[in-house]
Formats: sequence, structure tokens, C-alpha cells
Amino acid sequence: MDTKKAGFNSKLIHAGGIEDALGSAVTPIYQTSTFRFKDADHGARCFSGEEKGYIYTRLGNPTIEDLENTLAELENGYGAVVTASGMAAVNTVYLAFLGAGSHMVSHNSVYGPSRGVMEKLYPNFGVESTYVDCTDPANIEKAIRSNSKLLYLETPANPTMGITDIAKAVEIAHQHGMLVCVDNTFCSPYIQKPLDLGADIVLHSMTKFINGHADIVGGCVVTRNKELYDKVAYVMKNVGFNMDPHQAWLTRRGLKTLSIRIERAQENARKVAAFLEKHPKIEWILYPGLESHPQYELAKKQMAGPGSMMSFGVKGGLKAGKTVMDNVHLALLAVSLGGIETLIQHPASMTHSKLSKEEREEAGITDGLVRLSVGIEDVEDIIADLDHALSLV
Ligand code: LCS
Repeated sequence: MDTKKAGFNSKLIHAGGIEDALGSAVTPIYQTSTFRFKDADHGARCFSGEEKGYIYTRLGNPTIEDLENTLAELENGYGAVVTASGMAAVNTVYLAFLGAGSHMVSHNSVYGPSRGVMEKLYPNFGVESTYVDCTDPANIEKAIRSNSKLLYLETPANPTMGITDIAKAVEIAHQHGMLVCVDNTFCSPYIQKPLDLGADIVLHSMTKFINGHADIVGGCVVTRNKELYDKVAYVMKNVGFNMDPHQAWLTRRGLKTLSIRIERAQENARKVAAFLEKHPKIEWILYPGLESHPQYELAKKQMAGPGSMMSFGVKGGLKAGKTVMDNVHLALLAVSLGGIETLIQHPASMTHSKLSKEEREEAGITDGLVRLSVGIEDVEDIIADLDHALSLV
């Protein structure tokens, strides 16, 4: 079925465009490393690009392509590449668009390793970076230098839930000839479509909402046009960031239920956030669906819903937060997010522990911050679990 003009939910189920010869309802797992040519000339034509054909799984595979085609359609992009992890997607973008003498501007609170690798590894290759609070567009403008090539955003940011105005940031970056990449992991294309807001590149850790079942690690990069697609495809294929066909198949299966998973998790999250906001032992909470969120209006404008991620502080700081994390029973004390199960974790000692204390504090990742990814369980059970843990503080 041609799903180009179909609605989002129909795309989730039917997009991909790979049909197998036996008419299977679901694109099969082509668990093969290599593909047989009909004859030597056919092989040569496949390599020259004269004829479209599969050659070798790192360069292309029907199960992987089915997932890539679907992601490109969902994000309204030209094309997508999928990668072995979200970090492989992040590094695909860095390698494709940065090099010796170039400079990147980014938000100070992004996923820890996305910043860590840029500050630790990329200076070895002559790449510079500046991290500022991009929720204030004036800071982006101030950080731009004559050699700035890429504005790398993550919104809502992990784990501070800070929201950057994508359209405004794009306007500023494009005036300076920079490309804009948005890590859309916290939203998925069901909630936010950065390319529609003017961004050039969008990426995901598909480990999270896209797959949604906490059983694979994966990533993807989607681009606005062919020129950018060719650059990310070159890196993915030649650095060898490619995804395995079985992993791609599981991800494509998980993706089919994206809308209903997100709607349910979001409905639960609204209720959990309302519960936490009025709980006497909660000091503060940041959730884009609460009017108390500093960018509540922007979230309403830019996102189709507030999602299911939030962070909060318990009165009594880190010690009190640990009491909560150590006493939940339904929520898993585990990193990752965006799955069907509720997860709770402590960024300062876990996902963002490799940043310096100063970097964390400047970014708002305080020692007392607890991050919650609300799942699709019965909301009464999630609330009772948190209520019990909070009662022990
Ligand atoms: N981007 C964001 C926003 C992320 O949250 C993560 C992982 C990545 C990229 C990297 O993706 P991965 O390689 O893990 O698939 N975030 C994690 C987190 O917050 N807890 O555990 C992993």
C-alpha cells in the first residue's frame, strides 16, 4: 500500500513498502549477511547503482529498509538510516556534519553521553563545542561563532525537561548557515515533528518510545533532503553503525503500537504529575503538561501533547529521593525510558554521572532530581506505589 498520503496511524501499521514474494502480512526477518547475484553483470550493476538490489546487510537489507522507510514517512523526512544504538545515531550526525576546525552549539542538559563524547573524544579531531541553555534563544545567538556548523538540540531535554523553541532556534541557526539537528527521543514523531518546524535532521534513541518494549537498543537519523541523507548514510554504512535485521524487525513491530502506547502513557503521566504536584513531600516537579512548567505555553504550541516523562525533587534532597527510589515496587529502578513499564532513576549518579558536578549544576541536573518515565500500567497502581514510597520519607 502507498501510505504517503495516509494518516499517521495507518503509516504506523502499513508503511515500509517492502513486500516479500510469498505475500507475508509482515515484512520477514531477512537474517542474512549477504545476497546472491544473478550473474556477474547483475552484481556490477548493483554496486554501480544502475540497478537497485541488495548486496550486503551493512549496505542495505529489506527488513532494515522497511523500518527506515517507515521512520522517514512518520517524521515527514526524505530518508532515514537506522543504527545499532541511539549513540550510534548521535555519532552518525556528529561525524557527518562536523570536522576539524568546526564548532557545534548545543543545549547544556542533553543525554549525558551525547555531551560526554563531544567534550572528550571530538576535540581529538579538532571539533569544538559550546553548551548553553538553549531554552533561551538569545543564548544560542551568543554562542554561535564563524565556524559553527551544527546546532544540536534535545527537546524536551534529558532530564531537566527544558523545552527549546525549535522554529525560533532554526531561524537563528539558518541565518548563520548552520544545520539544525533535534534529538526527538523524548517525544517520538507522534508528539513532535522537528522537520515540520524547520529542522534539517532528526534523531532518536529507538531504544525508547519508537520500540517501546525495553527489549532492543537502537537508533535512527532522518533527514530533510537527499543531500543530507547521503551524508548520514555514508557514515552509517562505512563506520559500520548498522542495525541487525532481527533488531530492526522487533523495532518495526514495536513501532506499530506507538500511538496507543503514547496516548495511554501520557494519560497516566498527566494524573501522576497532578498527584505529585500537590503531594506535601514534593518540592518541585517539571512536566510539560503542568501550567507550572516554565515553557508550558511553548510545549502546547510545539508538541501535540506533554508526553510521559517528568522530573521532580523530594523535600530533603538526595537522601529523600533515594528513599523514594529504594521503596518503589511497581516502578523499576532502572535507566532508559519510553517503554511500557514505569521507570525511575537518578540522573546525577546514573545517566549524567560522567558530567562534572559544575556542568550538571549549570544545566539544572541537581543531586535531588529524580526522573520518572510513566508506563502504561493501571495509573492507580503507579500512584499507590509512589505514594507508599513517599510516605517513608
Ligand atoms: N538521546 C537521548 C535523548 C537519550 O535519552 C539516549 C539514551 C540516547 C540518545 C542514546 O541512546 P542509546 O544508545 O542508549 O539507545 N538515554 C538513556 C537514558 O536516559 N537512560 O538510559 C539511556
